[in-house]
Amino acid sequence: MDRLTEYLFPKQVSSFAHDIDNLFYFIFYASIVLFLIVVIGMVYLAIKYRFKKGDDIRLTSSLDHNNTLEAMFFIIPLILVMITFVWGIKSYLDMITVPDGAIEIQVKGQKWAWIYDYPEGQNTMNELVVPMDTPIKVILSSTDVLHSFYIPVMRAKMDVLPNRYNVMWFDANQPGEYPIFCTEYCGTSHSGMIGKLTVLPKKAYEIWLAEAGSADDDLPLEELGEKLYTKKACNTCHTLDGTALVGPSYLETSQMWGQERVLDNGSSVVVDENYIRSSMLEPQTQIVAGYQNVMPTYQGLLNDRELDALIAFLKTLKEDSQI
Ligand code: HEC
Ligand SMILES: [Cu+2]
Repeated sequence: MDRLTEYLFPKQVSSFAHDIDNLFYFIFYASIVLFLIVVIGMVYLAIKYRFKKGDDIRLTSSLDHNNTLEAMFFIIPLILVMITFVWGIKSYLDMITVPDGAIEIQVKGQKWAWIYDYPEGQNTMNELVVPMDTPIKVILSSTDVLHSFYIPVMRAKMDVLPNRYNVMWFDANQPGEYPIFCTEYCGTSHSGMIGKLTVLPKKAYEIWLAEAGSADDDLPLEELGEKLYTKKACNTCHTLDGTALVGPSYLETSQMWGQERVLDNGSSVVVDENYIRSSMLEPQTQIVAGYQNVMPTYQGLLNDRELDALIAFLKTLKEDSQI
């Protein structure tokens, strides 16, 4: 049974995952049994009472009803449906009732990344880290369109809406790294809106929390920039190899260094540190011609050193391409 579960479904990591899968299997197997009874009975009767050569032409006899059979047709499905209902509502209540002492993490969906804010002030992008055996309450909201936050191994999924908060909870009983998906089509790079959930033992989580945000302090700027380029999800819209995705390639931008960039309002601007900085903090004020105004602002998500790092990394691309 457990083998089959692993084969059909991802691992069961939350405390309610087991129950939800079992309910699924109950409905699944009950349907198979009912299906077989009906189909086998139908085929059997069709063969048994088929018209044979030499038979007299018969009219169907006027069958009377059978009280016992009719009662069974009613009572058996009723029992099955009642079991499903009671089981389902019990599981549902487990899933929506957040236990006491849960850690609250804010999750923001933004085209096309997940942003996490921890109670102690840390924030991360596309990387959710939680301690084991602790209920985690996630408070979901969106800065733009509808998204949906789905962690398959937890069997937990919830819509993410602009202008209101939705709540979901789970607890993790096994350390590991698991995927998080957006399951509501939200535009061009929807399929790239993939996050990572890391479940750590409690001690390791404490250490991670203490180091989050400060661990990169000693990295050289270029290296930090390269790291942030994926960590802050710039790579969902900007490539490094010259191909334009939703936004211009980082390589193209760096090759334009010192030259004029034409904007969509017809004006132009010189590509330099200040332009790159404002591209990240106020992307909607200067739209590169030929592109859409879809880059989210990184105000509050990148500190000064991180902004410097991303600029430094961009500059290295130009040097590399000239060699
Ligand atoms: C949702 C997609 C998206 C994400 C994520 C995104 N950008 Fe952008 N970016 C764009 C688009 C579209 C443009 C062009 C329109 C504009 O100028 O706003 C752009 C423009 C830029 C420009 C100006 C480029 C030029 O050639 O003039 C820079 C610099 C930039 N982005 C840096 C970043 C950095 C750094 C990150 C990550 C911290 C990032 N972007 C994340 C979509 C995105
Ligand atoms: Cu989405």
